[in-house]
Amino acid sequence: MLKLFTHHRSVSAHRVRIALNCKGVAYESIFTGLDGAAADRQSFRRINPEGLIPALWVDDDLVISQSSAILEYLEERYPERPLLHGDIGQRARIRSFAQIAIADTHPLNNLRVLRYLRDEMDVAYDHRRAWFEHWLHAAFGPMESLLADQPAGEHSFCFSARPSLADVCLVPQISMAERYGVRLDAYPTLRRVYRACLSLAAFQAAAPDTQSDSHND
Ligand SMILES: N[C@@H](CCC(=O)N[C@@H](CS)C(=O)NCC(=O)O)C(=O)O
Repeated sequence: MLKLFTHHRSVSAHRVRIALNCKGVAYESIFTGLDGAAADRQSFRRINPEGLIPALWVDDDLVISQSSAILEYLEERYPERPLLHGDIGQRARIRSFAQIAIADTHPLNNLRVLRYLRDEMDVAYDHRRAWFEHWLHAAFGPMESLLADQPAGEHSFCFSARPSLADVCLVPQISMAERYGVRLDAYPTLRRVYRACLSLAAFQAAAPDTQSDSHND
């Protein structure tokens, strides 16, 4: 069985949990501290030399780090319930949307970046908070436009009537923003899609507060 090194608060692991559930793939969660003791981090670096979550253990010869690499692997290995669907243009649209979260937003607001601002740059809480919110809004604004600009259709999810990689990447980002009390009034389409996703069991079972390690907080 696949093993996912995960943490309930990890946005990147949240994406992978949703994808695994949407595809109906069974996996074992290996709960790994995000800011655990140095010794734990050292032993985890034998799994993923970057020390970041998630990592997917496939077998003794293959451990995949980087959520986008894991998502691509799952898409190729389990194509029956695709998360990249539609025609070539639609698939490109889905990828572009997903990359706003994966490539442009999350790396700026990651724990190690916020810690570096605090510990090495001496940035006060209010300014770190302003940084964090700035980059979230810098993503949510264009994401809202990309969805709101689509021709009116019947679909409840980002680009179609069933979830795609775009939804897989949107939901963890919004969930994290909600956890930190970021105002999302300016993004009615994103909120509508978010609610539609949360009505599905695959998304519910991946949510941070349904993970066993959330009780440790
Ligand atoms: N680009 C990586 C980012 C992974 C990442 O930054 N994971 C975070 C949790 S979401 C982490 O492990 N942070 C620990 C830290 O910052 O020290 C991916 O998509 O997998």
